[in-house]
Amino acid sequence: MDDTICAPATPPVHSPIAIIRISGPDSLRVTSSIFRLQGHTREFIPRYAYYGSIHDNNEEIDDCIVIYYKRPQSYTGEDMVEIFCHGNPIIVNKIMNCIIALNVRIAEPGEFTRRAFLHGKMDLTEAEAINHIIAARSEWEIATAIQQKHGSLKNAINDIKHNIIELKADIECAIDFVDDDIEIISFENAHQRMLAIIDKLQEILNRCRIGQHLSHGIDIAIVGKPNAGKSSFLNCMLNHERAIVSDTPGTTRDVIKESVSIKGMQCNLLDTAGIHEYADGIELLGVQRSYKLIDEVSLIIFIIDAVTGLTSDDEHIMKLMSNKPFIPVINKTDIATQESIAIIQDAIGQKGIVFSAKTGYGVPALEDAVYQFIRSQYVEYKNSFIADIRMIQLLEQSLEYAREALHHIAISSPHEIIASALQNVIDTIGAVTGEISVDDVLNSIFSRFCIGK
Ligand SMILES: Nc1nc2c(ncn2[C@@H]2O[C@H](COP(=O)(O)OP(=O)(O)OP(=O)(O)O)[C@@H](O)[C@H]2O)c(=O)[nH]1
Ligand SMILES: [Mg+2]
Repeated sequence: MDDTICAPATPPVHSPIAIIRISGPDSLRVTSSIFRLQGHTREFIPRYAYYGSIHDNNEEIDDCIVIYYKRPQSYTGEDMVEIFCHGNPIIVNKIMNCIIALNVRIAEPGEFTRRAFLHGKMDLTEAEAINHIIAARSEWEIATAIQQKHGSLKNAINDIKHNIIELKADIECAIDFVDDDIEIISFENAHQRMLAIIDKLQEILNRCRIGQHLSHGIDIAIVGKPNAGKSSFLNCMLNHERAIVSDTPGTTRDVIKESVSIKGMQCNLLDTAGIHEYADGIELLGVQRSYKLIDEVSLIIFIIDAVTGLTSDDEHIMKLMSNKPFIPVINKTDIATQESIAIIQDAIGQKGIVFSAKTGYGVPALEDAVYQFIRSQYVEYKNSFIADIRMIQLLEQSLEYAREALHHIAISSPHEIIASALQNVIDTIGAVTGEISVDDVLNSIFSRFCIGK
């Protein structure tokens, strides 16, 4: 970690501005040797923007702004410099070459954030959150990741850890002062406190699972009989002609998946083959995929053709969906009669959404319905955490250890055994925030970041 690294922090495209980052002990020396300050300024005051030009020997490469961050008040916690040049990849390459020639190494993906973690600027939950802020595909995920960057998950975990450490200390007291006349913790008291700890752990785990689910996006299948307008519905929601639409029933054979943001939440819409009860041949293969999706997805959008009205195929589909949440969408209402719409509404016993994939009528009502579903399913979604598999597995393991500790308390095991069970919980939960971190773990976490972050 004593070497100095550099990387472009912006993508290699033509743009008004590009940023190059340098971090490490040589940052200032390197910058001073390639950057000529304008005017009479001689040295860099930290956090001030300086205008000047970058030179390769006597060749001027570009006009730039340079900011120096003195350690530890920088992103990585080391001395850092950011160079803002014009956003042309040729310029960026030339500047990078000048810097590298001065014994600076190109950073690996995520190396700036890794250094920030190693210098104690953030824990792993916050570091992971940064990656999510960059990669998020919905407003919800960005907002949640920002909260986490500000310590929401870290604080929740530290809270629990504090409770476990206190409990362990009380139990160790019972070991140390076993012969003294000092009041020691009762098994009832320990049992109650352990139950509360397990509750909190379970809650964090649930919130992480919700977050994981939502950041992957909610899978929503668009289901209906052939020709009902499923592909037209998908295109309407995407606002472009993604799927082939035609008046020949059986147009869609394969599942087509596209993501849209509905009220800030990522939804993965899956257009399916029209379900026909007596399908055979190739049509049957497509229909079987539709059946499978009905089982797998979180929500179904059931497209009903308002012109044909409900048919035996619709009845068949409703039977298939009987245990699943679905939103009925009465499509083609631009060409259907009021009467036929009313008959469908009566028959399905709930108000279907009056829709037209052709004109876009009903999109806001549909979005409301999807959002209501997400809110009802994931009541805690605003308080969820963005967790990856590693964190979730560690939390599951902590919960298992916590239950073991509870068991030892319940059967009044020796205090030493309870204390050691509690230490297992403390160690495992500490790994979530990165208190105990092995190089391999760090490599796998930070290699998923982009270069320059
Ligand atoms: N007027 C009108 N026509 C529509 C509407 N939605 C779909 N259509 C027409 O209905 C026909 C079938 O539309 P598709 O979107 O291909 O239907 P589908 O359900 O995907 O059909 P399959 O893939 O064959 O199962 C096409 O001719 C569309 O133009 C609508 O809201 N209004
Ligand atoms: Mg289709």
